[in-house]
Amino acid sequence: EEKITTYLLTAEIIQPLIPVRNRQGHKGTHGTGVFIGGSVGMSGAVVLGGRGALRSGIGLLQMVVPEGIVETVDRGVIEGTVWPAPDYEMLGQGAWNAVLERLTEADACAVGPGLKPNSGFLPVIKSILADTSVPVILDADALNLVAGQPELLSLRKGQGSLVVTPHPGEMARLCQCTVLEVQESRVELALAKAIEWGAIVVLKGAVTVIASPDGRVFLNPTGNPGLGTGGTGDVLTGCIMAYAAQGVPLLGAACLGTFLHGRAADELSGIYGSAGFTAAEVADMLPKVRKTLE
Ligand code: NPW
Ligand code: AMP
Ligand code: MG
Repeated sequence: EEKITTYLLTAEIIQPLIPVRNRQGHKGTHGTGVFIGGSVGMSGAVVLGGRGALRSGIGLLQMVVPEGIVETVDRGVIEGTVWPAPDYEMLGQGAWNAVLERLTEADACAVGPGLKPNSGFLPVIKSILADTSVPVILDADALNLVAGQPELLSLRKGQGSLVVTPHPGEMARLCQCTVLEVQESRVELALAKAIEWGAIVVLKGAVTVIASPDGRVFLNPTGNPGLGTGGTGDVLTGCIMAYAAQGVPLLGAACLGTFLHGRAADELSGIYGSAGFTAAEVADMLPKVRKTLE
């Protein structure tokens, strides 16, 4: 068996990836990101993702959510705009054209947190991947949906414009194996799938593995078990989207977002101890840890 070379992410590697603000910069130049997700009972996933994006410096945040939670998300993230999505159940492709058109103007897009595994949404994911060229981050239920048709993950092969961010449970569904099997070969599996799909794979957990289809694998040393609480993954997705929207190449955005997200949690555990800080607090700590690297 060939040995895989891995690179440990350090502050020195991460620092040059942080986008430098132009003095003349404005919200239009700091990137527009579209965050698609949420459902009744899971509006928080979008609120947290949006907060992660704003706290990572995005210029404009647009959230596309089902009708039933528009008001909640609107109030939950007052800085972002909210766009009602056509009912996922009664999907007609036509109804989604407005959303897909929005993506042609966007700099990055994240799909999945809080969506619930509604199979009616699968054609939308396919269309986003096949008919647009916007950098995409697929997470959570977008991954659970795609697990039934993993070949969809290869639609962006060779473009370097797709990131998937599974936790071990989602990775197990995507690979049709057990969580134990994922955990026993995290590096090998993440790299094999990154190559198979031609996508950047961010396999989350203690020491998140970031594998690129070009064969490189990065290990993230930041973060702690205090992150094992609802919503932290949604914050990470928004964070990666924001850096992609600001023009950081997608592999860099995945590494930068993962490193800073873990650092934010480490900072919080220094204040609160090993547990009890929340996903929203992780998001709110992001600018401070970014500052320490600027
Ligand atoms: P086990 O226990 O080993 O069998 P799910 P979810 C595994 C939204 N959210 N190490 C583990 O499997 C999300 O965005 C909304 C090992 C566990 O039981 C999604 O759309 C919130 N195993 C949706 O909820 C806040 C690990 O995966 C299983 C692991 C469902 O997402 C919460 C759980 O995963 C949430 O973010 C690890 N490190 N991590 C909101 N406020 O709106 C996970 N597993 O079944 O995919 O459920 O992750 O909660
Ligand atoms: P999710 O399961 O999608 O909400 O994502 C959970 C987030 O918390 C990911 O960024 C994980 O890498 C992180 N996380 C969970 N448990 C740990 C741990 N024990 N050590 C470090 N990070 C963790
Ligand atoms: Mg998650």
